[in-house]
Amino acid sequence: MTSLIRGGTIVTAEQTFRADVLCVGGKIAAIGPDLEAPAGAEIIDAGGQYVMPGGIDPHTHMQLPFMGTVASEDFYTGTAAALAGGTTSIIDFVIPDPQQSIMEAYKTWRGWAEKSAADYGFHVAITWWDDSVHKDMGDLVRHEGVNSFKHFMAYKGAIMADDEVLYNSFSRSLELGAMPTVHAENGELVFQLQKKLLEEGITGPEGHPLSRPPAAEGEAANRALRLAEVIGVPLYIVHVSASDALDEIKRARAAGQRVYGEVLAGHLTIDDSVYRNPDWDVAAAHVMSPPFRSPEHQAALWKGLQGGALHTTATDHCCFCADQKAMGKDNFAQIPNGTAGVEDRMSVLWTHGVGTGRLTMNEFVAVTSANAAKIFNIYPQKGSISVGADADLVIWDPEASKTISVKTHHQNVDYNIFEGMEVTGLATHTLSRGALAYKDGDLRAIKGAGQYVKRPAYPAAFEALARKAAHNKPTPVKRD
Ligand code: DUC
Ligand code: ZN
Ligand code: ZN
Repeated sequence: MTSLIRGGTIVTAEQTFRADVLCVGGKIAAIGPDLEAPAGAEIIDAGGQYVMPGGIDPHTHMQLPFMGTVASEDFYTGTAAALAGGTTSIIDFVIPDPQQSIMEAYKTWRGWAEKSAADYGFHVAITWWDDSVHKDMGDLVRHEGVNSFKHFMAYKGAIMADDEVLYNSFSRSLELGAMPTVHAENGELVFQLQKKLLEEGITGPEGHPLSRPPAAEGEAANRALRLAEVIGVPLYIVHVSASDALDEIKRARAAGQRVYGEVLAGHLTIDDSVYRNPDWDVAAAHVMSPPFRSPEHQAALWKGLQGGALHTTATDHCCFCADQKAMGKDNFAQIPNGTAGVEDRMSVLWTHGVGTGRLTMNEFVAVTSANAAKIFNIYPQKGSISVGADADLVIWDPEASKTISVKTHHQNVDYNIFEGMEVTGLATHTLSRGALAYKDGDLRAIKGAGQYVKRPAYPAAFEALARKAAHNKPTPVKRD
């Protein structure tokens, strides 16, 4: 398949320039002014528009079995919706049950993901520890292209990783050259606060943020950072939602720690007033963890993204419909946690980031694709516009507008947290490995066309750490 994108302005994380892009066999074959169209090439007119790397959402949960139900969006519907919004790759999560073989869980998720319409990879959650987990982590890194492991510090009694698991898994990640990541919330504190609030008669969704205060996030972020500091491993903190956690990241970075922060489009633009909505269904539709925060936290998150303490933007796309949310009608702690967003992330960030002057276009590309590709070691195959890279591209009309609505979105969920938001800046065309998957409202996603993206271990970052560890190696005191 050959296509030529003509007349656009290329925007990457590094530069902005006028050029055509020729895509052959799923790869970018040439970039330059006035390229000749090979015979049979599809010509795509990008005049007046930007051509950017397709978005990478490094945090989604398609068809996740969670809290007694299964997320409504599967790998096909979810990646199709992503393509409609200009996102061409996701990194989802394998989440084994405690005591379940992590290799077996990985194979199950790989099977589910075969129907993906866009490219995908997996972080693998470490929810328990024994020798088999130690071995499987090695096999996943060496043979399966997994270079990141996730740790839930919340969800006590289910998938929560305690400090022993964190210590073992972080240490093993360092040995393997893999990135540990954490969902930072103090699970014991959340559990105790849920109990207390329910005893006090607070059973509705307004109890959700009260049971998950910013301090619970700050404590867990600090604990994970301090463990990573002592072990000497880098750390990636997912969905930073509170200034309490952001401040810990800033402190660690100022002290020379290699730490990366992710922020969600939802946390940047939606505040915690949603939980006091008189309509139970609307309030419950916003139940996700960590919860939406007050405007002061949102302002801090934007500054973190602008100032370089936060590096990637994601959605934590995890869809539950109203009948699933109703499982927690009498107890907020049983409302399945999760909200959608994979389709809207790019437009929301363009509108509230580039449109407000908070981000340059190049910074937009950095935080929506290039940084995730670099951190998870798939750059420049993904996140760049360069010869030899995958032809995952979005053609972006900065003037096009729409009002986000559940009535028009492609996501398989009956609520949209961005409902009614006016966005300016939309994908007009999305190319996935050179194939036109979305064109002016026409979604042409193909079930099974997405490919698994192997992510190799990180030589450079870890070699530096190994040198540092060797340099600082303690020596025993010689005594007679
Ligand atoms: N948070 C959510 O809201 N849903 C899935 C898992 C998570 O950590
Ligand atoms: Zn999480
Ligand atoms: Zn998540």
